[in-house]
Amino acid sequence: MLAAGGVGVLIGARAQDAISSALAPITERDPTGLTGLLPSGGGWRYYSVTGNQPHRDENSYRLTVGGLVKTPTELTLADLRSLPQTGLTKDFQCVTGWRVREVPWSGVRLRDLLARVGVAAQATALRLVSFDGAYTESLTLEQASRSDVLIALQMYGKPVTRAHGGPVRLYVAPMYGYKSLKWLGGIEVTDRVIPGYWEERGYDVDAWIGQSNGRDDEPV
Ligand SMILES: Nc1nc2c(c(=O)[nH]1)N[C@H]1C(S)=C(S)[C@@H](COP(=O)(O)O)O[C@H]1N2
Ligand SMILES: [Mo]
Repeated sequence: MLAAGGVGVLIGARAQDAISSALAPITERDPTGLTGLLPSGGGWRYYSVTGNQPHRDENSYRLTVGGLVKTPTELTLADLRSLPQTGLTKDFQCVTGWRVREVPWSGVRLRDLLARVGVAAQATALRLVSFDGAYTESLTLEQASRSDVLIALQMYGKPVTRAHGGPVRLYVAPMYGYKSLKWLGGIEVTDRVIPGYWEERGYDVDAWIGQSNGRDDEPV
């Protein structure tokens, strides 16, 4: 059973719930400390709706920013690293109930990148696209302009690992984990909100922690 918490393979919301609820009590009680030795240690569950981890390295990584922008742009990892970096230490919480406290993140504020490319007047939202070829997300421009929304390059002071969505993922602090798209490959500025992967499958588009998806309670 513990192996199910390892890197990767989940097929859908039902499987996700089943695995999360099967593993949560073990991880949270953890009388032995052994869960810290597992690949999923520290309470993290590694999710990939495609069942695998796409790969981009130092040289091959690109982030494309297009749609309703003044300057369509393609950024390398070096480009992203050369922009001002913002650090943030916050909890990460999945809508299925697990939470990892006090995660140190750093990266480029999404709003800083948007300011550089210049957003067109009719723009209202973003469509975020993963280079896994399947996962997408959305944010309104207002949400994307918050100071606690990062294009994350680092977690725990090190480059975001491939399993966690590296080299570049999103971290949307005030919302449930599904908004924090992994393996970020593209940002398209749009004139309306286009619901993302889980949102097409019934989860709330506005995924505020504690105020969405019918989950107003603190998770166990
Ligand atoms: N590309 C992609 N991003 C994703 C997901 C996914 O399956 N694919 N799962 C989301 C969900 S539901 C959560 S809770 C977090 C989990 O992040 P982790 O795998 O780093 O723990 O990633 C989010 N981003
Ligand atoms: Mo999640």
